[in-house]
Amino acid sequence: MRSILLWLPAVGLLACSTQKTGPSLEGRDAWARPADSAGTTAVYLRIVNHDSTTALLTSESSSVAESVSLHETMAMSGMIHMMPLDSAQAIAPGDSLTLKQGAKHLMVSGLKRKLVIGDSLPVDLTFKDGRVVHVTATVRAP
Ligand SMILES: [Cu+2]
Repeated sequence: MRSILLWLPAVGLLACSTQKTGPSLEGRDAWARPADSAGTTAVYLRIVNHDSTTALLTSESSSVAESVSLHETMAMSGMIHMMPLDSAQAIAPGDSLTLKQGAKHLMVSGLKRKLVIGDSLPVDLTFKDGRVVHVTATVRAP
């Protein structure tokens, strides 16, 4: 009987340490370029999937812009082009999607206010299963 009583607290501790702590999907190091009101900016960040299933990023929005869409920058015959990415972006379990300059990025159009260095820009990332990740991008010089 005595040994059972001694074991119970140890089991309790073990259960606590294996509980999930952080979010299953996380937006890291989000930043945006400065822009004028009614203008366009780009947001860069890393989206990390801590979950055990593939996450599908299906849409993006911001309360301070008319539209947010995923773009990819590509160099073709010496010219820089931006292409909208229409398909959902899959992020495998334990993997991440990096949006950075000269590559995939979030194009934010129709800004409702000016963005100066030090401002923040809220962006919502919506996934196919209904999860929404709220990200705050810091405005800084590119
Ligand atoms: Cu773009």
